[in-house]
Amino acid sequence: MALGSNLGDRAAHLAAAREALGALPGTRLLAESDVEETAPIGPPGQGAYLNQMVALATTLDPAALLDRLHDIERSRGRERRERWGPRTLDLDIVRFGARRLTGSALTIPHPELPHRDFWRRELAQVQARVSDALASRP
Ligand code: PH2
Ligand code: MG
Ligand code: MG
Repeated sequence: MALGSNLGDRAAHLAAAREALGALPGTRLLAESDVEETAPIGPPGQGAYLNQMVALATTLDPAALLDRLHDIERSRGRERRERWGPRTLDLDIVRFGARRLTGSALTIPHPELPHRDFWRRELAQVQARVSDALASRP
């Protein structure tokens, strides 16, 4: 999952999101990438983003998870206005195991993954950390 914020207290929005994700039913936060500041993609005149990728283990299905993500976004004051406009919190499902989904509400893997270097970097980092965490488990 990708976390992004470019409005308000960006670090606080990401921290609240990590906590809320880990508290979802049947869900555990497995690993997180570093947080990085990235140049905004989209309409001009908006601030830089903080971005981060996290790995979850969950029993929720993708549609149920998406509903929960929208709840968490709303809890941080997210308003949906223009496409790719500034936002307090954006939570995107980037990959869901090996699943593939195509729909109007949700496409997995996320279609922007090939176009965002920072996502691919963060995804590689979080995958390595999941592997480390599993390898070092007693
Ligand atoms: N998300 C967007 C639009 N633009 N730019 C950056 N740097 N990071 C994002 O996460 C991002 C964006 C829409 O989801
Ligand atoms: Mg997004
Ligand atoms: Mg989104």
